[in-house]
Amino acid sequence: MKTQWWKKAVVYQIYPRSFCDSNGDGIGDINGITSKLGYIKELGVDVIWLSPIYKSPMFDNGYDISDYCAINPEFGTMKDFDHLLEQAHGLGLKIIMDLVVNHSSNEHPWFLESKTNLDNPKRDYYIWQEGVRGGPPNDWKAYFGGSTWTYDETTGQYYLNCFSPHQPDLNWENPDLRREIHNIMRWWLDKGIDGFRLDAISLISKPLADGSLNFPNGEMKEFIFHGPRIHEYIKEMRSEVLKHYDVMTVGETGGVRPEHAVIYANADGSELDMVFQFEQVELDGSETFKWTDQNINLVELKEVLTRWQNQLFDHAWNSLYWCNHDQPRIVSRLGDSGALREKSAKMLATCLHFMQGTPFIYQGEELGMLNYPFKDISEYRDLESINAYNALVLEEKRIAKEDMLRFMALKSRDNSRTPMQWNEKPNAGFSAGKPWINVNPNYSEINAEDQIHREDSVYKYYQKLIQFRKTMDIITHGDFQLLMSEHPDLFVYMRKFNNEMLLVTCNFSYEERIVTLPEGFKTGKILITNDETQVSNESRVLTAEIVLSAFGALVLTNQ
Ligand code: TEU
Ligand code: CA
Repeated sequence: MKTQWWKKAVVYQIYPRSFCDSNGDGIGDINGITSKLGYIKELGVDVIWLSPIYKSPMFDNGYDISDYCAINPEFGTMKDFDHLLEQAHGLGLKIIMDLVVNHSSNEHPWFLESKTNLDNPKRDYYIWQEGVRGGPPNDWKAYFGGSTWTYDETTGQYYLNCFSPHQPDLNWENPDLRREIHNIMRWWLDKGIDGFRLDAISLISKPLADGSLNFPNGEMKEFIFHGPRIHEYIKEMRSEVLKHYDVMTVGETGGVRPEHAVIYANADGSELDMVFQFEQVELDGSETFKWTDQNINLVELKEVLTRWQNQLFDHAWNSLYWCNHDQPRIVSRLGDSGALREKSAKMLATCLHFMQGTPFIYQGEELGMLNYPFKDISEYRDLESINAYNALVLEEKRIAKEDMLRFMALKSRDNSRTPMQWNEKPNAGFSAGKPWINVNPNYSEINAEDQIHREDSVYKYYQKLIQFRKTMDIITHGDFQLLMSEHPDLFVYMRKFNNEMLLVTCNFSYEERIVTLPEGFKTGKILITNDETQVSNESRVLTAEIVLSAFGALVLTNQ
């Protein structure tokens, strides 16, 4: 069966500001990325997803774009990018870019023109509304705090900003705006990039009533996801642009569930190739309120991932991730930060990488990097965290300072944005200058230089998992069956393809746990394990059960 290339691919996400600084200004940059392509290639991944590198005032670290066809000087030049792309392609690495088109920066020329007066040609590139009774058009709350409406003195109207006032929402109702976006996409694709990650794409179709934009009061998330024309806009993107290129697309689709995903990522290729779902990470309560110490519950996580595996099977395609630039680091979240750190990192990787879908590895995840030990508000850089602290602690006095700092240390997006840890030199080899955000002090124990030379490292374990995906059709095409669904500590599932079977067993706890082997595995062969005490990979497991040690993982094949 012909398999689209991205179904066997593994993607490596780079957050450029924190990856590698080549010129000593403390900020990661494009030439820093180019200098590390060998490391990325050696890991075995196929695609690099670059978080935004476009011109931007950087209020949201580049997710507020002021020129879609120019490089942010902090990151380098277009010449630097062209060199990166050429070097990456030379190594057989593809590059997909982050397309942020739900909103632009409020410093984008489009917005500067749009706000000048009521009847300029760009007015309707954005969403302007009259106030109501001297206030904003409705009571929606923006992702990064405050109202989703910002008053503009010049024209006496409000503009919509679902994230922050620096990020005015684009009006996708306007065909001229859509044509501008299509042209931007073509411009990058004609440069030779290999696809896009589409930021907040499930928000681009705003609510309508009788064909006009309509913004009822209530919880924004009840209205803002999967709007009335969303699939029309994405189908148009596919027919106008994407179908003319052999590229990969992944939509960041907040609020998505499998029933939406089978449309967004339909196997018929009419929309996107895959989507990111947030159901799994929002099991910590963050869909309604992020700032708590609630964690993800394993039984619920198993139910969510199983539903996504089974409901997309043969209909659509999953992305698979634990980490990204918006999430805390998975080993801190669901593994162990102490003596069992590396073992738990390997267990978590095992759990994800034998599922069906395209895995995304976030920079440092392959090393088992941890959350930063934040102690003070001054250590934070992310507007989401800082705005929340100011609102909840200082203004509304809704959460005590100590509690909020504890919640932020667990959940802030900055946990994943501390510099990549390359070696045990100053600043973990990230920069010769003062890094824009503190380096995790554990870099002398956790760094790439140590791990690329150590056979039992997390990095080497990820290399093995990535190779399995390339060589084993059962991982790409097999079905998925969850076992022991109610067990609070064990994540055990089977994959079947023709007469081949895999049994994936993962212990998410500090205690020893026993897995009863299903029929067909009583003489299974160990494919991989993170537990040296298990029998060697070559021998067969001639028992009816296996014992998993703390954070143990073991995969059996019936071949
Ligand atoms: O995040 C989008 C976002 O925060 C929401 O769509 C959220 O993911 C969803 O509701 C699930 O909780 C993207 C970028 O990843 C983030 O870094 C940016 O700050 C944001 O868009 C604005 O561009
Ligand atoms: Ca730099």
